[in-house]
Amino acid sequence: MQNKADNTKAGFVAIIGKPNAGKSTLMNSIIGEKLAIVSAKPQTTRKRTLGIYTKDSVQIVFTDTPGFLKPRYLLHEAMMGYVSEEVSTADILLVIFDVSELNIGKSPFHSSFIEMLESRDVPKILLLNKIDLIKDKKQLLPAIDIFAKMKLFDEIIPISAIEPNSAEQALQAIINLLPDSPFYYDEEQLSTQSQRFFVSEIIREEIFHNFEDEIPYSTEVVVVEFKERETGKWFISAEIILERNSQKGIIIGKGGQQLKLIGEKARAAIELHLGMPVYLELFVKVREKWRTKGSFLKSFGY
Ligand SMILES: Nc1nc2c(ncn2[C@@H]2O[C@H](COP(=O)(O)OP(=O)(O)OP(=O)(O)O)[C@@H](O)[C@H]2O)c(=O)[nH]1
Ligand SMILES: [Mg+2]
Repeated sequence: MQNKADNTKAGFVAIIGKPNAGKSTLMNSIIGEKLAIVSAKPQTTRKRTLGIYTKDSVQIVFTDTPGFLKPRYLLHEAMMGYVSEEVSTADILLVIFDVSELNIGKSPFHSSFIEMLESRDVPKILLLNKIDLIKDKKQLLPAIDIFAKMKLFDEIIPISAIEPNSAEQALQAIINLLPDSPFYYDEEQLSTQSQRFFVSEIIREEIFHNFEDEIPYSTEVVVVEFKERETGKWFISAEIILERNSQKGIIIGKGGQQLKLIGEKARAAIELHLGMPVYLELFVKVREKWRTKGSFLKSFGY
């Protein structure tokens, strides 16, 4: 969509990096809306999440991607498929690295990640994130030096994605490297993804926040009904899919207490996201080893 014919800059920016680096946190901060789910556990993001930033004569179409990892099962392969797709079509690569995890003497990136970066001749920005966790700020200069020596990045910026000014710093660097182009989307649009997608992500986020060990990784959420109503609450019915029967009891809890709690928290977050009161119904189902089965993954939209 071409809203402004002249003097506009626009482009696609892929946000990539290791799991837990702060990719989703940064995108939310830039867009100014909670679009992508965030948790303290790695591998929270599984699909791509699109976030559109438009201001004055600039439009940046971000895609938040799953954290880069070596696939161990089919779901991982689907996740890494999204990363390569986004990298191959981006105008700018925005790499986020958790600098508090930097291990001097060990390469910060996997060789296949470096190969992926080298495969694209587009501007690359590195954000060294979580600097709030570095007590002695003098350690930052040698850290920056390690990345500068790799000669991969046009810009290296230390940030803390949980602080509001980091979004502005990242935006400035991106805008400087953004191509001249007409806008791709309407100026009001924040994403292109469906409400069903965001609702299922919000429920999945509650599961990441409330359960430990393998449960978050064994869980998928499918919205089976989404009814917008003229009057009264919108009706949403969703299935929480698990991998094994033995996991059902953990999610449901004694007398259904756990499931009730998840439902209440998710409903509140969904209402905030939709700006509408909703009635949320949750069911628990088992799909044996769904993470390793192509047909299940396909049916879940991977
Ligand atoms: N202290 C600190 N924590 C941060 C910062 N940025 C993100 N976090 C936290 O790091 C954790 C991971 O953040 P996410 O945004 O989910 O990370 P991600 O890169 O999207 O992770 P995956 O989706 O798993 O790949 C969350 O607990 C965030 O609150 C930061 O600048 N400082
Ligand atoms: Mg994420």
